[in-house]
Amino acid sequence: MVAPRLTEAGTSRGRSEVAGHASRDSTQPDDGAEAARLACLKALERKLLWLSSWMIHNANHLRPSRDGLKVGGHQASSASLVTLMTALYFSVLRPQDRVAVKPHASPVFHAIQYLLGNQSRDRMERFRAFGGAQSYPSRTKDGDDVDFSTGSVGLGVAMTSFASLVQDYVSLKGWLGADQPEGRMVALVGDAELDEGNVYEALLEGWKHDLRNVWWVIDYNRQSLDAVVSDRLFGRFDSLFDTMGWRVVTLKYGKKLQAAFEGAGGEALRRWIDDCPNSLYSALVFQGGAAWRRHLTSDLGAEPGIKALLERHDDAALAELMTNLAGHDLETVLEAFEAIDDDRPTCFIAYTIKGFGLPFAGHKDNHAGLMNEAQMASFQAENGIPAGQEWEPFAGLDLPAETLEAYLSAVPFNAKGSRRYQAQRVAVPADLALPEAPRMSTQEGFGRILAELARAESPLAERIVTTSPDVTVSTNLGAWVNRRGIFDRRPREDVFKAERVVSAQRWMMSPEGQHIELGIAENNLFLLLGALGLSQSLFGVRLLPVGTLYDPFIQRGLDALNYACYQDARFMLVATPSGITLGPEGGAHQSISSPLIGLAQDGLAAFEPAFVDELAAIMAWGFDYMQRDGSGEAAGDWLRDVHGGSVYLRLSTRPLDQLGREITPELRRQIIAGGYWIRPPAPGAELALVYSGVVAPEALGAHDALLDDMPGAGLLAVTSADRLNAGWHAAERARQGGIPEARSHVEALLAPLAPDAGLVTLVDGHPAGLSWLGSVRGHRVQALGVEHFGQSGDLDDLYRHYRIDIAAILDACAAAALQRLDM
Ligand SMILES: Cc1ncc(C[n+]2csc(CCOP(=O)(O)OP(=O)(O)O)c2C)c(N)n1
Ligand SMILES: [Mg+2]
Repeated sequence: MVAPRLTEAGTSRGRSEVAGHASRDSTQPDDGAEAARLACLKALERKLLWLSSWMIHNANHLRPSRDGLKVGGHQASSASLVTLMTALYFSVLRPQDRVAVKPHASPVFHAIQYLLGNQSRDRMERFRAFGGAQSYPSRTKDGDDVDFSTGSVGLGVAMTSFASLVQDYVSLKGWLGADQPEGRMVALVGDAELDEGNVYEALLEGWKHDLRNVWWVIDYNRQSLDAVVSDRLFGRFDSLFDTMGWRVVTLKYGKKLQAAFEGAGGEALRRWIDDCPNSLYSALVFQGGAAWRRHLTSDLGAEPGIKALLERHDDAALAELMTNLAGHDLETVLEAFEAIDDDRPTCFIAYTIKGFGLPFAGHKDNHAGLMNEAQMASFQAENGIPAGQEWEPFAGLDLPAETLEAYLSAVPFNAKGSRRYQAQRVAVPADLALPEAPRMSTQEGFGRILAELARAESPLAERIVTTSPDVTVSTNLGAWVNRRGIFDRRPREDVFKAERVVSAQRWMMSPEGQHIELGIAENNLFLLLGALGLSQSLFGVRLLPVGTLYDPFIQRGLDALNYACYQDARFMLVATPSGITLGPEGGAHQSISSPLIGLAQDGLAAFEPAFVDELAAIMAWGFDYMQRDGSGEAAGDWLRDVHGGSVYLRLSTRPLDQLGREITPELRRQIIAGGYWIRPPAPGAELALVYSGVVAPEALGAHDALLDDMPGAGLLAVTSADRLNAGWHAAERARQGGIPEARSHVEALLAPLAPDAGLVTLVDGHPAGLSWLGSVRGHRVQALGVEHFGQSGDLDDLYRHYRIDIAAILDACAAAALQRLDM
C-alpha cells in the first residue's frame, strides 16, 4: 500500500472555489473542503452505479424488443469499476489524459459523460440500440469523446502504451502546442485481460522504448467471464510489472478493514483474508453477513478479539466490513492516484468485487447477469429514486443538486470541453519521383521512392514516420532509415559506425529520428500504427505513418489491424513479400488469403500494383487519402474517397521489366480507381484476361500468345480489386436507391466485352480475390490463383505447380472459349 500524500497529482486541478476542488493544497489543509469533495464524489459514485445499472436494465427490460434478441450489458463488470472511475474522471484526470476503458464498463463511461453534460439522455436510453450509446466504447460510433475504442480485450490496454510512445514522438519533435501539456495514457483493465499475450508484447516493447506517462489500473475482481481466476496468479502480476520497470501499487484493503486490522484480533483477521481462496471469498461475498459469520467463527472463533469483533457487527455491517476492498474505497483510491506525481509507468492492482453493491456481487456466474424486475425495484428503493426520476442526474442523492452541479462544472477533466483535435493537412505532390531502372520489384521501388523523399526537406517527408517489426532492412526501408534516423528519446551512436565496421545500414538514434524500430511482434506493429494514425486527433499533430511487414504475417496481427481500422486510424501498410512469388525463400512465408483481407477489411483501401509507376501514383494518392476527414463534396462518393482511410500495399520481391510509359492523368485516375486496360479489348471481344500484381509477365505473355487466335482479346490490369469491388457494390446500391444512371469503374471497364465473353482471372493469391468480376456483368469466369499452401521452389516450378503460369492461363482461355460455345 502506498503512503498517502496530500500533494496535488500533477497540474491544474482545483483552481475553483467550488465544492472541494480547491481543497488539496498541503500547505493549507482544509478539512472542510476535503470533506465536501469526498461527499460529492461519494454521491456521484452512487449515481454512477445506479445509472449504469439502470441503463442496462432499461435496454433489456423496458425497451420493447422487436426481434427477440438478447440485448445484454454487464451490470457486474460495470459495478466493479465504479469507484475507480469516479475517482479518475471526477477528480484525478486532466483534459490531456487519455483513457482506454474496459469494454464492458462502457455504461459507466457513458454515465460519467452524461453527468458531465457530454452525453444525451436519448442516447443513454438507446444503449445498445441503433444510434444509441454503443455496447463497447467506440471512438467512431459514440458521440461522447471516447479516447480509445475497446472491445477485443487486451488491445485497448496495449494501445495506451503506444499512444504514449506517439506522444513522446510528437512532443520531442516540438510539435505539441504551448498550451498542450503531456497527458497520461490510462488503461482501465479487466484482470482477465491480462491473459491476452498482446499485453506482454506491449509491456516488453514499452520497456525498450523507455515508456512514460502510462497508468494501467487493474480491476482485480479475480473473476473472468466463465470463472473465478486461479489463486496461484496472485503475486505473479506484481513481479511481472516490476521486472519491466513499472511501479506497482497494490490497493487491497479499504479504510474499514485497515482499521479492523489495527484492533484486537486484527492480525488474525488479515491473515485469514489473505489466505482465503478466491472462490471462497467470492462465494461469501455473494452469500453475505451470516455466511461470513459462520466461517469466521469456525476458523477464528478462538482467536482473541474476534468474538468481540463479530459481536460489534450485525450481519449487514459484517458483510460491509469483509467486502471493504480498496478498489471500492474512494478515499484509498484517491490517495493512491494522487500520490503519483511523476511520469514513471504505474500499475495499480486494485482489489475489487465483481457486481459490488448489486445482488449478484461475487457470484461466479454474474458476468452476463442482469438484475430482474424485483431486484431492480428494491435497488431503486435503496437508492431513493422516485418512479419516473430514474434518469434524473441527482435524484435520490443526499446532497443538494446545486452542490453537485457546481462540483461537476469544475471537474478538471471536463475543463476544456471536447478533447479531440483536428490537424492541418500536409500537402502531397501529385507525383512522387519515380525511380529510374529498367527492371525493379515493387518492393525495391517502394524503398527507392521513400529514399528519394528522405533526401529533400518537404512537409510530406517531415511527417512520414516509418515503423517495422524487425523487418526494416528486408522490406527495403534501409535507405530511408539511413537518412532519417531512428527515433529514440536519447541520442545514441551507431556503434558499428563508430567502430568503423563497414555496413550499408547506419542506425543513428535520436529524438529527431523518423523510424520507430519494433521487435518481432505484429500485434505491436498494428497497435503502433493505430496510435500513430490517431495522432491528428489525440495530439493535434498530423503524422503519416508507414508500416512494413511480410505479407503473410498480417494474419499474426490481424485483430490489432482490425482494431486500428475500427478506430479510423490512418496509416499506410506495406506488406512484402507476398504470395508464392517469394519463390525459393518461401514455404511458410507465402501468403494466400491476404488479397481477401484487403477486399473485406473496412477502413483499408488495398492495392496490388505490378509496376513501380503504378506504385508511385498509388503512394502519392495514399498520403493524401490518409488525411481526408469527410469534409468536402460527398455526392457520388461511392468509394468513400471523401472520408478517406488507411492504405494497404501488397508488394513483391520479384523484379519485373518496367514499362517506361507516361502516366497520364487519365491512367492515374484508373490506377487509383482499381484497374485499367493495359491492352484494350476490341468492341464485343469474346475474351478478356484479368490479372492483379506480380503475375503481370505471365498475363502479358499469355495475351501475346492468344492474339493469333483471338485478336480482340483484352488484358485488364487490376491495381485494386478492393476498390473495384467497393465501387461496384456502391453503384448497385445507388441504382437500388433510384439512381439508374449510377455506374462504377469496373462496370465501365467491362462494358466493351461481349455479354457472353469469358473472363480468365489471375492473381498470386486466393482466386476469389478476382473471380467475383464475373458477377459484374454476368460473364463466365475461369479463376486462376493459389488455394493451397506454397513451398520453396523457383518461379518456373511454382507457377507451373500452382497453375498460374502461361500454360495454365492458355488452358483456362481455351476452357473459356469452349464454355462459350456450350452456351
Ligand atoms: C479478444 C476477446 N476475447 C473474448 C472476449 C469475450 N469476453 C468479454 S469480457 C470477458 C472476460 C473479461 O473478464 P475481466 O477482464 O476480468 O473483466 P470483468 O468482467 O471481470 O470486469 C471475455 C472473455 C472479448 N471481448 N475479447
Ligand atoms: Mg475480472
